[in-house]
Amino acid sequence: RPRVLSGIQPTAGSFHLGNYLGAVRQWVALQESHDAFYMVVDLHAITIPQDPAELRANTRLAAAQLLAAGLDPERCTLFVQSHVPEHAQLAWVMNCLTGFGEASRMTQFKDKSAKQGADRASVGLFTYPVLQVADILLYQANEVPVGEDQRQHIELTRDLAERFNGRFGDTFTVPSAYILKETAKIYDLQDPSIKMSKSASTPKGLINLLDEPKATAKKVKSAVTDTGTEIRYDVAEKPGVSNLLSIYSTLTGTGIAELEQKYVGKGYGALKTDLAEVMVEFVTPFRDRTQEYLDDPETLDSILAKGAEKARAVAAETLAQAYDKVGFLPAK
Ligand code: AQP
Repeated sequence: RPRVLSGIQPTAGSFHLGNYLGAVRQWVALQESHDAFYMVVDLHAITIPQDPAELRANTRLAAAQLLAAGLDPERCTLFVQSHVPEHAQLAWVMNCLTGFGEASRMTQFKDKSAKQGADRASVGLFTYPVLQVADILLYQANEVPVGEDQRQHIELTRDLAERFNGRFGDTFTVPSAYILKETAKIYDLQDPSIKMSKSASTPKGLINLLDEPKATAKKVKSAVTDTGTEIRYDVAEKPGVSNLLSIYSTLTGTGIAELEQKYVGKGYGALKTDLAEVMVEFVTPFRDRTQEYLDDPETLDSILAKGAEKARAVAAETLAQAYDKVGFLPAK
């Protein structure tokens, strides 16, 4: 079976709709056809200051949400990044292969460091994409299911895998991004020109899956739509309506064309009312399941411990090969 790997940060507490539709939903599907490794990336989280108690709680919360979304520990390997020290160990080697200019061109770093203020941004934030390279290469992943915002980091991963292989001999699988067109980028409900994101979106434009379902319904109903009245998928002319159609289509499995047909002659209000209902039907059981996992932290921790053990077996083997290729003297 081909292998996939991906990760999600435990920073915001609740996952948002963009995280779910852009990434987690694909993770759930891919566990059926792939040898799948998924992790909560706490090492990435500390690139921005975190409160220790909150980070710990949010790490469990992220794992609980992944299980609630449908990850099955019998079908995939679910673990916490810091439980597998090989990530940090391989990242060092990859840091030493990455050009300073190359890392400086990462647009996520530019955006996030601009938000923090250049002097406040940590060196960790700067090398975050290189840690991500190590995350992926350790598992010899063939594909990496992510949202569009991660494409540049996957390109960097490919470049560094090829560079390492070229310099030291074949070691790493060169991975591809797995990005579904329809959900590659979910947009802010109040400003459909920016991606839905925990840091950039307005509170009204961001759907947190763990919010009160009623509040979520309200946000959908007050989503910004476009001029005109026609319900048509047209990203350039109707970005707001198109975003709602993408969300609706993915959550219900109804094709966009079918939805356009359904709403011929009806106004934006009808679309939003229906989508609000769809959303409530989705988030209500999701919240309940998340709570069930949180109520049983022993089971949750034992799932994560087993996952870490499985992940380490793979990661340790790759790291040993990489260290050997680089010329590190084996420890006796
Ligand atoms: N709006 C989005 N549309 C599609 N996919 C998205 N992803 C994030 N936003 C969207 C995808 O979610 C996965 C997990 O991302 P992350 O761990 O980087 O989560 P995050 O940093 O919490 O996401 P944000 O909200 O985008 O954070 P900030 O505001 O810090 O930049 C990834 O696969 C990502 O592509």
